[in-house]
Amino acid sequence: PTAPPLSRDLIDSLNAQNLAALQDEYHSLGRVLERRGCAIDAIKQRLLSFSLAQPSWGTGVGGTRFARFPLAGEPTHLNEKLEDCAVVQQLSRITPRVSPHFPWDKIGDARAMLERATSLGLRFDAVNSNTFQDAPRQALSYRHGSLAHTDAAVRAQAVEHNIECIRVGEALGSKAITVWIGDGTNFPGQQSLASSLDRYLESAAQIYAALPPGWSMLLEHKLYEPAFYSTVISDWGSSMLAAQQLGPQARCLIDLGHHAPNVNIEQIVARLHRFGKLGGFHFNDSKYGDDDLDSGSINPHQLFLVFNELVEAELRSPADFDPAYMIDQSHNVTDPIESLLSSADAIAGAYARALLVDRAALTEYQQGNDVMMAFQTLRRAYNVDVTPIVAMARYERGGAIDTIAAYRQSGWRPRKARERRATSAGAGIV
Ligand code: LRH
Ligand code: MN
Ligand code: MN
Repeated sequence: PTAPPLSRDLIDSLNAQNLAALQDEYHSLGRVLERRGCAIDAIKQRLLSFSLAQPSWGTGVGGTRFARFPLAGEPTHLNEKLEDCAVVQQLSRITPRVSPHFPWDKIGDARAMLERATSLGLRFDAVNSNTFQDAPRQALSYRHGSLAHTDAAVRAQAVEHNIECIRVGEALGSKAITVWIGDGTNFPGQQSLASSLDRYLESAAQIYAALPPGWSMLLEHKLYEPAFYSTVISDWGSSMLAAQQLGPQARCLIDLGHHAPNVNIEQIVARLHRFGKLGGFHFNDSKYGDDDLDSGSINPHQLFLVFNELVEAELRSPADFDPAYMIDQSHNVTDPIESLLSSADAIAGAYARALLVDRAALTEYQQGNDVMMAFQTLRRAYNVDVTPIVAMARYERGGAIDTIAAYRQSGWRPRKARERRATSAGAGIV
């Protein structure tokens, strides 16, 4: 039996207050869309089968390299992180899975942890390995790299950690491991750019060899940080070549913040899918770099264009379309639960808008090189306020019509501030 954390009565009574207005707005938008030949229920139906994973680390206050300002009542352990994820899921209904990060998350008895997640109405998504920092009592340091380290013993330790993550993931019911490394250089000449990639490929192949059947290995590239001159898996090209060399279970993961400024991320989506290597997403937004801001808060149009390519990709070849969607954000000045709720909404909204694009018209305009009308076809969909569709889908799935209002009314955080132990300012992610 599942026992979600918030009171069902509270959600129901708040929904009862909001339902008439929602229905009115939904039907009014339905009439607008109908005039365009688009059935609102069909869009809502697609949203009903859309879901995203939450990052376990996104439930705590992230902090920057300068400071972390603890939030009273933030989670201190995976048990509590799961509880907060269950709150997000109970209200949003599109975030039923949690992606753990090791060794940040202490699993203990994996079977018990899986039971706990299940009892909260959650499942586990991709496991994330961490060889970009040293764990307490770790034998060898990752100061100069991990999977691409010059020392074979360090590489072996990093490979072993990844294999351990896979084993724990199996016990948790995961089906993928996401590998992001901090390996790279800060100085020209610090390392051989060619040899470090060779060493990475050799280590990655050992992890790949340990994948259970049906598992994916998701390679996450990142242009810079923590290394500031070069990184070993710097871009989608390196990621793609590595994934191709590793084999069919290896695919590429796009974190929206891991690119050079102005890079056309939506085009990367199309490229990766064309070659069967579109593995998944880490959704966030950024203004300057890997800012890990809330999805859609800075550039909602880019998010829409990414989903526009995803919708196209699925139409082109539905059989091999199975990207893993996850939120990957750092919440510094908001309550993480509210940021996750707001981001889940923004992501679902971008998807809904992409579904509104008149594909037949778009193809015709493209074919006839009618540039302005092709552009207007996208713009027309982007300009629609899809809030009623997203909210109606959420309501029908049992969520809250107004998620943030319901969360505030629940008094969850003040209650947790009384129950949970305080976290420390300097500790980073707990
Ligand atoms: C790296 C990254 C990666 C990590 C997460 C905490 O910048 O995006 O996905 O695992 O941050
Ligand atoms: Mn990421
Ligand atoms: Mn990142």
